[in-house]
Amino acid sequence: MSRPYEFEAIERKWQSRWLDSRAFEVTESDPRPKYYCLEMLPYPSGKIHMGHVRNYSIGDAVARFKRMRGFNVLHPIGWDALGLPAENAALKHGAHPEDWTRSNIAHMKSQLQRLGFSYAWEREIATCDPEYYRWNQWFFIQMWKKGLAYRKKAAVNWCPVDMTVLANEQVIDGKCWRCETEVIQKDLEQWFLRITSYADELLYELDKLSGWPGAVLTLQRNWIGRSEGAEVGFRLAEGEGSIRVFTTRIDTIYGATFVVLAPEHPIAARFAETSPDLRAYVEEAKAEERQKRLTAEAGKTGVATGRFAVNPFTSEQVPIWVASYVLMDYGTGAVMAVPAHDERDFAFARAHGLKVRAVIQPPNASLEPEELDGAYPDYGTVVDSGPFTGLPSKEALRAMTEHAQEKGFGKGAITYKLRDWGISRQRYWGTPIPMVHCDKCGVVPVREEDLPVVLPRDVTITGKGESVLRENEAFIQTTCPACSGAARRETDTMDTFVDSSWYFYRYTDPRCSEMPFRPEVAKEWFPIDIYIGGVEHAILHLIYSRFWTKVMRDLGLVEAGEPVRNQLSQGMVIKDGSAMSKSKGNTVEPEEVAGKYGVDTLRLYVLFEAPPEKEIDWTDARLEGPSRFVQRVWRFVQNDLDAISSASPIEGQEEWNEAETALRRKTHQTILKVTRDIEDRFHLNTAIAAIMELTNELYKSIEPRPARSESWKAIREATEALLLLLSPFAPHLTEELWESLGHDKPLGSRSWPAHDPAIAAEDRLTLVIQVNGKLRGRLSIGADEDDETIKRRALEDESVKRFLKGKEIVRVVVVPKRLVNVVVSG
Ligand code: ANZ
Ligand code: ZN
Repeated sequence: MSRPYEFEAIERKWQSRWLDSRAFEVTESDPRPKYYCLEMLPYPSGKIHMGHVRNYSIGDAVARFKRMRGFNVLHPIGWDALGLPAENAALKHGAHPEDWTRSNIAHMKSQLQRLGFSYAWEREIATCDPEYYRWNQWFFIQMWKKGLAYRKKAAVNWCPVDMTVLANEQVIDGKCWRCETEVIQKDLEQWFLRITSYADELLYELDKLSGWPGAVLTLQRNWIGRSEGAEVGFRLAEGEGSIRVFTTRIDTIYGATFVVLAPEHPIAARFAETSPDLRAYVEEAKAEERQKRLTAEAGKTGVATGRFAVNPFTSEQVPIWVASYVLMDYGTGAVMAVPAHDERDFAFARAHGLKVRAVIQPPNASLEPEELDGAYPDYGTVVDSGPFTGLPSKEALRAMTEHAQEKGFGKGAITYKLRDWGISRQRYWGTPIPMVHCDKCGVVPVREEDLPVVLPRDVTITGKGESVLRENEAFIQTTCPACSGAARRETDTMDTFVDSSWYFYRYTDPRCSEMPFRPEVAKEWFPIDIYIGGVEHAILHLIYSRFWTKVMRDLGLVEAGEPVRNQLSQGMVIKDGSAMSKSKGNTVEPEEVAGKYGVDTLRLYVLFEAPPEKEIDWTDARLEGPSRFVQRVWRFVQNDLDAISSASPIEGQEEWNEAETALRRKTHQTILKVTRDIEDRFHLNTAIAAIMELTNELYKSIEPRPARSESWKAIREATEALLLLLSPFAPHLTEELWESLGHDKPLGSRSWPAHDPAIAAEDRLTLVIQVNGKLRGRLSIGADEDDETIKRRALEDESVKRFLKGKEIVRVVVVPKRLVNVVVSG
């Protein structure tokens, strides 16, 4: 009797064999071509969730496939182990952040191993290891030396009741997550990385990333947000100085009816000195949350300064306002307002009774300012604009910029939405910023030989104040690296996005202690051939790591400025209409599913349910499909183990009958399809569907039971192909069956099967072509040709064409596998 499918024992057996034989460890000296397959490293939150399972099942299928295709595959994993949740857990359960993190890592590692992912575990890293984060500190110092790291005042979220800094994720609808008090903004000195000095390159190199999803490229392009326009100076009507505005629409400047300053603008501060009303507004607006300032209702607050500025094109005096919808950190922090052609200016003008003057005419229409109920923001013809009247917007942009430049009150300018990267966190569980504050020498970097600056273990997480480290005198007190006098350590720690900006280079040389990694080793593996992760990381993580790579290139550590050749953003796993999450209570535990159906079924489910980029709508009942499939494969091989394993290999002299020919054709077609689906498009779901079809054909081939030895040869060929093709998706099941067939070398070390085009080719069919029911020609086609192709080819047939001359084709009918009838009239 055949063996039952005892998946758990089978899984454990192969998992320990893989570990014991170091099956997935790699070296650079391997002569095979390299392939770097990477999935985004997990945050050790406590347990593996379904999103991880999906992400890692995709990556694992690709890694296993590539190994069988003859590549030396680097497939590493690690832990994004620093960050806020560890501190929240400390507050809640009193566990030390480090202990909480380490025990989560241990648990999640055992979970990943139980899922059988083919990782090079010897290269595992955790970003909370001082051996890892010391290199964050080292990079920071290199950036400081190059002027790429700097300090400036910037706003943080502050809860006035808890007296603590809040991370953005702790601000919910503008309120503190714990006490629901309205959050305010507070200015602190903080550290920034000058990512903006790479803005142009980050933008233009997107064009080279042909292996990235278009949607991700667009998100990054918009995030960088390059705007071409002009800066124009509006002289103050009284007193010294002028207001520089940034505009993308200088063609509308004759319609500028007021000027607006950001509340943080230095000129606004100057005016506020003598105006209590203005001062009050400025204070209020600065405390507002940035996001809120951009909303429509907040966008209408503002006050008149009572001062005027001079429009350099018209010499007209226009009032100067201060309003929160103008941001200090974009353009010049000041705008010329053209309410007729800009929505926000329009809303503001209507709210405060300011003048609206139309200077752009839409094609075939004219605008009456009094009747407008919104701005007309498009290009058109410039009107009422002195010597520029009559020009199309585009020409006016150029002509007016040139004019401003000649007269010396303006020039062409480019602005980016991208801001410098604020990396300071007033938190404990992060990389200490390796700087020292000395009364004599100012801010001084820690000596490189004194790295790492290790996080002190002895702290009490209170959830109060600016940072736990601020309370820790033993950590703070140090000596100045420059003058050896008493000095104080920086207490801010780094954003955890720093950790993930370069970790994938560390995998190439994880135990290097002289530098972040040896350039010659990293060079062997880079670029990453495929990087798979959640679409939520499409912007920040991927931009930061591109930036970091460019910095490393300029430091001489790497050659190429782009780390990732192909990127795949996997879709979310949703249930009951929303993304699975603890807070929604709609999670499904991978362990439970694996316990009930087996790991291979779970993997097949997440891979088969949708193409990798699409969402999966989790449906328990649909696990039955892959579960039955796995059982079918198991039974097929086990039931006929002897007949299959004793069939002799194909020699090439066989005379095949029709059924055998058909099975062999299906086998080779399936090899071709699965190979293409994985290799060209990562369409793992259609690859699995094709393997399922082959399984169905195999069942048909033993019904009735064949007697010819040739039949069993063809069945053996098909069965072995099936196991090879299925192994990247269901590695435990297939290894076990492969072994039961009598193979001594594991399946995973075998080469991927090759298809024989001659065997895969479909038979050809001959169809007759009729015109109005009379035989007029014959057509030879492939058996899988579709009707549209058949119709087209029939009409193009020379002998048929003669009978169509001067006639009107009424319709064309295809009778499958038999004939094409062309109905004509006239
Ligand atoms: C006058 C004007 C007339 C504008 C018009 C637009 C339409 P993008 O394309 O996003 O770069 N602006 C400039 N600096 C600003 C700031 N710090 N805060 C808020 N708004 C600011 O947008 C550029 C436009 O945004 C600029 O062009 C300016 O308004 C506004 F019919 O100038 B415009
Ligand atoms: Zn000093």
